[in-house]
Amino acid sequence: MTTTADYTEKIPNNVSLHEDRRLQRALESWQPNFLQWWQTMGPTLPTQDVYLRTAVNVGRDGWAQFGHVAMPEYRWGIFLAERDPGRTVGFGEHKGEPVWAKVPGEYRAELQRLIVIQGDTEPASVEQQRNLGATAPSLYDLRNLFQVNVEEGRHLWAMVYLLHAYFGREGREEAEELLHRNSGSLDSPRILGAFNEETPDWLSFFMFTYFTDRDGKYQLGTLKESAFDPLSRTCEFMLKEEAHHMMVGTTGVDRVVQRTVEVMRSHDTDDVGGLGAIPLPVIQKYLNFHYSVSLDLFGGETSTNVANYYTAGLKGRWLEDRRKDDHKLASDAMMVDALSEDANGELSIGQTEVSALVGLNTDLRREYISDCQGGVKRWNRILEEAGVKQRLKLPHIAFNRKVGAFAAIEATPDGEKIPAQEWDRRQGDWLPTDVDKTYVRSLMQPVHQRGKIAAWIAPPRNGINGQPFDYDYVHLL
Ligand code: BYC
Repeated sequence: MTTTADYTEKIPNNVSLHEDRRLQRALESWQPNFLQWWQTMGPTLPTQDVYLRTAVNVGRDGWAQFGHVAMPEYRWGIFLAERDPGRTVGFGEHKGEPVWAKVPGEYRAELQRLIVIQGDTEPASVEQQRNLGATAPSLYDLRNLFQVNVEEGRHLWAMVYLLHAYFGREGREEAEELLHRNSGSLDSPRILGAFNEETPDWLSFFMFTYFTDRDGKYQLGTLKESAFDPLSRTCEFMLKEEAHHMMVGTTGVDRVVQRTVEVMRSHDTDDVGGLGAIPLPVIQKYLNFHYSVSLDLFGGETSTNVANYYTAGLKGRWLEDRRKDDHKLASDAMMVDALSEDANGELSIGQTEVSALVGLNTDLRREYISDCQGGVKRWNRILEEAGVKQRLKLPHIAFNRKVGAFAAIEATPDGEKIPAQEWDRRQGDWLPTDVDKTYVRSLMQPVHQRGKIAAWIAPPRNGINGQPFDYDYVHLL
């Protein structure tokens, strides 16, 4: 197989699509539906063209090409990382056997489900972000938004390819459904909670790309370990694109914090609301919201689904090959976060021991949490360097959870269990209120002039692909 994408085909690909006419025709008949979805549910701001990167091969060097592209003409394609002919299953009961080029009948339903859930998140995020272009703080940010959007569109293609190529009629039906469910829809919402929330402003967008895209990084990391080789290879390539999304979130929050401390210092006040910057307590509330909603995306602290996925070889652990154990875990145990009940029936936040297999969602969530700490550390360094005493922090794992062990209770960001009435009274101290959201939205005035930037955010340190900040990243209509 070559690593170079074939761009002479209607659907660019490196999977020799032309050799399977049936599959090619099926995907070519899905393509107009995708484009129709992009036109109706994708970015709303009219543009002439955008400085975008397009994948051209899957090799290590120079895998992408940059240029101004009219967005509806973006070449969404199907790219799998190169096949490793000697690859064997790395975990579970099939450990050591050759990986699968096709879907084994006994795992069909589970694999289809994982692929559909993954596929559902990709267009969902585009839908959530569709109106943000109208309030972009700069052309640089606008371009990054659109880059993220087109690549999430490509990630949908990645999952739809698997559904069409390996799951027959049911797969094709699921591929249609991926375009029919919509973020926030009352009748047919997206599958996972976080993907039905709004992304109404750019602080939300940066928090989303920091915290929620990072769930994507970890879930894709576990699917990259899969014994189903086409899934593994497609996830490997998606992770390459995902790195940019993470950069957008990390540096986006950096720049908001940076601007806030500049305004705090120049006005010698902590209260920058009304001075055109976003107060630190509001940034903390947005962080609390996006982090806790993203923790839910890892599923329950204990889950028989995840135990079955692992044993079957469908979904591994983060960096599976670096783990120093038998990669089967059948007789291992681990501690997971849990609610414990005392003799009087009082619930408290604690831990309990479970079989390592059913605790794998917790294992992945912990990897994710320690990665999230990195962002907080970085943002706190900006505060420290500016001589500001406040610090940002991740809320407790039990805070604002709707899925898993803590869904049934309320807890403060410090992890103190509180009664529901107290939660109702105090949640506005911890999560964005309507007043906070209205203030943030009031700052979201578009800055669409080349080289200019909104007052609530600092400019980036670097442009894209070596271009300066004042480059003409987007030509509006
Ligand atoms: N919302 O056994 P449990 C990304 C359901 S993001 C609603 O604990 P399991 C991206 C669950 O389905 C990455 N429902 O869960 C980011 C189950 O239903 P059933 C997306 C939820 O299966 C930004 C029941 O509750 N990829 O790529 O161990 C932009 C019991 O749950 C939620 C994946 O997630 C929820 N939050 O784990 C663009 C990978 N959580 O069986 C893209 C594929 C759980 O009772 N998915 N439920 O009907 C999976 O690996 C797993 O399905 C989950 C859940 C990790 C999501």
